[in-house]
Amino acid sequence: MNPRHIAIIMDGNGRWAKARNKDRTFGHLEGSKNVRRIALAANKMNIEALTLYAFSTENWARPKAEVSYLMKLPKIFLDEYLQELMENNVKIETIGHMEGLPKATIAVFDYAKKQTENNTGLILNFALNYGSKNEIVEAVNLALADGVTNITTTDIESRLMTHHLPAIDLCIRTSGEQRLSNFLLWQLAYSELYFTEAAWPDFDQSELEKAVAWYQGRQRRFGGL
Ligand code: V0D
Repeated sequence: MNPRHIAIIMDGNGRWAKARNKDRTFGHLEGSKNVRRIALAANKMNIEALTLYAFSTENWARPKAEVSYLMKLPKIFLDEYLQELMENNVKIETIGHMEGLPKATIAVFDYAKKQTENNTGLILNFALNYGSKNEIVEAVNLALADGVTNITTTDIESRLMTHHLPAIDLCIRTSGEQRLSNFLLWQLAYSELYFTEAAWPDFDQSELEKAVAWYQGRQRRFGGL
């Protein structure tokens, strides 16, 4: 079986650029081109949802010029690729605290979400200004505000930002680190975790197919108990 929902920590863009004597921002731009490639490939594989860690709550600590470039990337990306994503029936969604982003960046995402809201293909879900521990704490507080007195796992799960998406089958982290870095801690409780040395700009369609084949092997060996 194909995974229904894949999550990716798109790591290694800065290192990829540095290895080529380029600015980190060049790595982020190449990384954004790869978002297009992988989204189209995942869509062709009939994957239902792809959740990408695009900007964590911890990323604010990066140099100001880098953060400011990252906030401009959504517009650069959509000017180039929104039409093609529309033609491929891709639906753009976000999780995380959008209200903490610059107004212009929020407007770009709102536009992309509105344009693609009736598309029925791949859900391309961006985690922006997202942190998992905080998401869980907020889910607990929402349950309390709803008057729940004895909070269950279902009470929390139904209040996570991913409540409407299928369970995450496979999480991929590129560029060698083997950590979750506050990404989808609850949602990844039963997911397969795949780590590759490839930097995100080099993680192409064949790398995605390799990860999915690895996932399918795990399923065959451990799935049917
Ligand atoms: C930077 C590597 C595409 C990791 C990928 C700040 C971090 C490139 C988008 C994007 C980012 C795509 C569709 C859309 C809006 C944005 C993007 C960010 C960062 C957020 F509707 N790449 N990309 N957004 N990076």
